[in-house]
Amino acid sequence: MKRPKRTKRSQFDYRKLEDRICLTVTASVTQTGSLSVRGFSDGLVQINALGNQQFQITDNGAPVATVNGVRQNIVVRINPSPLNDTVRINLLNEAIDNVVVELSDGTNDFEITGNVPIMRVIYKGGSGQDTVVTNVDTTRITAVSGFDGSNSFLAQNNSRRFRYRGGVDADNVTLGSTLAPGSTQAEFAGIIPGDGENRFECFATITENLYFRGGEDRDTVTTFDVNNTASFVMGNGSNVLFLDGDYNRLFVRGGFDTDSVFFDENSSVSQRVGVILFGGNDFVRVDGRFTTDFYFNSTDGTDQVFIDSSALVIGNVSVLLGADFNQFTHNGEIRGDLYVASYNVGDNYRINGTVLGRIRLRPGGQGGGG
Ligand SMILES: [Ca+2]
Ligand SMILES: [Ca+2]
Ligand SMILES: [Ca+2]
Ligand SMILES: [Ca+2]
Repeated sequence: MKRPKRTKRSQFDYRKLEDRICLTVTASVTQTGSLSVRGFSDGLVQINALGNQQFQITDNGAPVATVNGVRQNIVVRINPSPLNDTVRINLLNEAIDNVVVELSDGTNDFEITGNVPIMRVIYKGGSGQDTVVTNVDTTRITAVSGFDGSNSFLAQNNSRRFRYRGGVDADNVTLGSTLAPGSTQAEFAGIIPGDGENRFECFATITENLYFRGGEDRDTVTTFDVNNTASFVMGNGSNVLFLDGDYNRLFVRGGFDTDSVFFDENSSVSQRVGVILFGGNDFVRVDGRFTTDFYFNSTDGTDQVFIDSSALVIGNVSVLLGADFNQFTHNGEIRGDLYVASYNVGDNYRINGTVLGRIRLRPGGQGGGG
């Protein structure tokens, strides 16, 4: 049984050995038109479309292969090692299905560009720092898993779904362009950067839902239009959330440390807005326009809620400030009812703005009905 296979196996073994000695990637194309690039990289790995399903692969400037018939997937798997890898893919006008890139540990750098939409870009890094830039539209998903290390992900493309997952270190995620907010779009974005002082900026228009979940450390988040529901679960740490653009429903859940939430002058929420910040010295400033009710709840800590002079709330405002010394200031316009309550009789409530509905202020009266 074994004997006839021996020749084949020794050829295979020989090729694998060659990979290890050469320290350069190898490239091959399957019968179904998938390009596979694998091995150890020597330097910058470039995969460039030449037109008509032809691609050229180079490693550290040296030609690896020029291959034909690439029409399905491009899979790049650099062997697990702590070496640093840099991979650049330029698809030009090639309409392939999926790009899957796995660069393992080390300081990795991956960038993809293309002129026509493909189905998926899936990137998987390792425990080191991963830097990923995507610039090709995807009809299904653009997904990046950075794991630990201070990763950075910049998406300049449209995608049906964006997904990012990070690890224990500080991650930096940007969707869309700060210079042209709304110029890129996605139906959904799910950003879970883990612990570490993460930063997430979304300048893309999210046509359905946005979900952000931070970790134990400070998360700094800035977002733009979300046409359906935006959910922010900030975790502990001194989190800061800047809300720009228009939202249908918006929910913020803070942690046991200081949370700060800023509704920009140009922001609006049309259906529901709930901000629950728990312990810590929490702070909310409302400058925008709510055509719905506004619900705020915070427990311990010196909490401050400011409704600024430019703010307009068409619905009712309910503010529960919890224990410790709190401050509520209203300088804007509330067309519905205003209800403010806390545990401390000595809390400072200032109503300078307009309230068209009923006003009920209960310093010391929280939990005592109302
Ligand atoms: Ca990483
Ligand atoms: Ca992180
Ligand atoms: Ca956090
Ligand atoms: Ca808090």
